[in-house]
Amino acid sequence: MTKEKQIMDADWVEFHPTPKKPDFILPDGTVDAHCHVFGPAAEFPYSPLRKYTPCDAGKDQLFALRNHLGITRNVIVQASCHGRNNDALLDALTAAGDLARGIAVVGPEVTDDELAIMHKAGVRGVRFNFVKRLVDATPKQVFLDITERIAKLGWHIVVYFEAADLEELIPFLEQLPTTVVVDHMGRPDVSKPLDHPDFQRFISLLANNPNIWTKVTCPERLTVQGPPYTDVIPFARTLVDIFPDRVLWGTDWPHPNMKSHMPDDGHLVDVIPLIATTADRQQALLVDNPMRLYWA
Ligand code: 0GY
Repeated sequence: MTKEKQIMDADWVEFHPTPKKPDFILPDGTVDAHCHVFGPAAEFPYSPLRKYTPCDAGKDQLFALRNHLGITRNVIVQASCHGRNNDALLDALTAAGDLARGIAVVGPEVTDDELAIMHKAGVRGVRFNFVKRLVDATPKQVFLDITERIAKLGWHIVVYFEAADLEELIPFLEQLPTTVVVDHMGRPDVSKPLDHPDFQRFISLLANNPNIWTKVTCPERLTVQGPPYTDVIPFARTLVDIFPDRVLWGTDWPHPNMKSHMPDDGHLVDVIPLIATTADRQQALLVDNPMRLYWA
């Protein structure tokens, strides 16, 4: 597919071509714990069931960004546009060797042999997506059956949902026996105050369940005001302060399905000291927490 044709087919903005060098120097061993690989479509076609068509963003571009920003390792998360076909993810993990781990999306049809191949490539968890604009609903029993199987491998679960759906999901989330990582702080409505019952409900979920972690990611996706994401920072900082040992950071590159603006990934790194305000907090967020979860 030509570049022009691919951009025409894509229905979101292309990732930033020349991100700045961050002013904030990342600690040695920093992990980008939420990023994706897309295609290239000619090699790894997108799912016919996808709700959006991304621009190609392959492993070589991800690894170049990793090196440019001063990141050491990646956790690559299977996104909905590749459905349950994890081939692009596994290809990237194999190429990265020990420098990447993966989160796959699987259905009940996945075989134990396939899970074993994924584990060997570096997959350490599965993602359950509840975001209605991204996926068709999956019965919770299907997720519980998958949980039973992946727990035996020592894997954990990543969940993605919108704040409005948290209340209904709490009994399910509290039933999960593994570590559970909630994407993007549970997607708070940042136009509401920190003490709004919705965000307080999310804080209580973590306070009541020591196995639940969260990613303080995606200021670009959650912001109402736009860069420099001043409206999102207090939400992330609050979670880092209360749960310093259960937070992860990531770029979300290549920022799928973004329609408003495309962030400069170097600028996203510069946001980190505003949400993790001491060297100890930064070390936990960027290195110690993800290493414990993904590389132990
Ligand atoms: C993200 C966010 C999004 C997309 C996906 O699986 C996905 O397609 O996660 C989104 O549109 O909010 O986590 O990168």
